[in-house]
Amino acid sequence: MSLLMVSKDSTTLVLRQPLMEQQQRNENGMLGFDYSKLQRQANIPTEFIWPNSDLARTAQEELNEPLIDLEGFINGDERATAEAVKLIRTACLNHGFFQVINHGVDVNLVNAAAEEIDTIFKLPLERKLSIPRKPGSVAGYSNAHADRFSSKLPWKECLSFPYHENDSQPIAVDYFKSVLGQDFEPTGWVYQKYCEAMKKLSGVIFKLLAVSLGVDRMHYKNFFEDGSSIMRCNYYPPCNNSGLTLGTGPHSDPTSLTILYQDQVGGLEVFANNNWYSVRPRPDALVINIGDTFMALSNGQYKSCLHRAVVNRERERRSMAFFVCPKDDKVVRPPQDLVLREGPRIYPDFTWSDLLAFTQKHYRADVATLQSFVHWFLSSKNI
Ligand SMILES: O=C(O)CCC(=O)C(=O)O
Repeated sequence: MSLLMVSKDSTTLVLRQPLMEQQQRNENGMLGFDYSKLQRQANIPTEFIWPNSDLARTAQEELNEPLIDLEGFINGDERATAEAVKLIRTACLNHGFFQVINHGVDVNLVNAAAEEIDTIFKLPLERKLSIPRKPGSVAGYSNAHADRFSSKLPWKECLSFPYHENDSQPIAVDYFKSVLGQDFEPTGWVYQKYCEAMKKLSGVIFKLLAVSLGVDRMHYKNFFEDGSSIMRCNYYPPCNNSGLTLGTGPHSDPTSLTILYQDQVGGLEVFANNNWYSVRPRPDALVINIGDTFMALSNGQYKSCLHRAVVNRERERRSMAFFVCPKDDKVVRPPQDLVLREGPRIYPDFTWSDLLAFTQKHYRADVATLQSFVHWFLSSKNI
């Protein structure tokens, strides 16, 4: 017997549904698809088929996002800083995506973290299903988000875990040891170091963003200092019917800043000027994008843009997203001098935990997340 719960925004949350042949449910009721079986079928299950509007074709040209060399800015070179500021401002006023090179993150560390993706996702399905992402939590394994939704399922598996700076505990190491056992301590250390490097890089980018917005250069870096970020490893299996499904559906990130590593297969696409443009994978670059929370922190000046990931017919694809977030209870409010110059205020004060709860419990992230959140937030507070 199936039991479905349909929320107001027509996103269907599944409590129990009949198993398909390629699905497994573990002892806790967690659902998962076995992609090796799905790939052998001529047709994909209808749950994976996305509407034509979301599958709209990709433009011939690639996105015109700038490639920003961070070396000069990091070393305090004035000319290089002016150039980086100009590029970042244009990109963020337009679509919020840019790529960075000479970012200071050791290439061996990036490669090691990318290799560990296979250590995780090549585990037997049953083992992966034993570390599920629980409702309302940001940590755990998710397979096609089949435990949250019953339609427009993404063709992917992902593992997410929280990261924040902590002098006494290596957070990522503890996470891997606690969910997968002592054998995964080395994997935990790779991600610990990777997250530390991402957090450090985010500080550089927040300084550049502040300069480009004409506010105190330390403002955003300080604001995020005690924040808790989310690290996500994505694994996209190949798909015979890649034209019918998506690896990650169209959404804007509710978080503040995303630092994305993508392998050389390609698949990330951005919606700008009414078209979907692919973002070219560059071996030494990391892709950065503004999320909804930073859009609010810039008083709507900098854009958090719709993006998606398409899947490949023949090749598996891997990506790693580091989502920078403020501390849960920090009030999200643009700096006063920015509001005085560029006001009036566009969004009300809110906390990251308000927005996170909205996207976890009430709303499937899409192009209108921030607007819908503001509407929900104000009406829930009777403002
Ligand atoms: O894999 C990608 O290129 C994009 C991933 C993404 O947008 C996400 O995980 O939210």
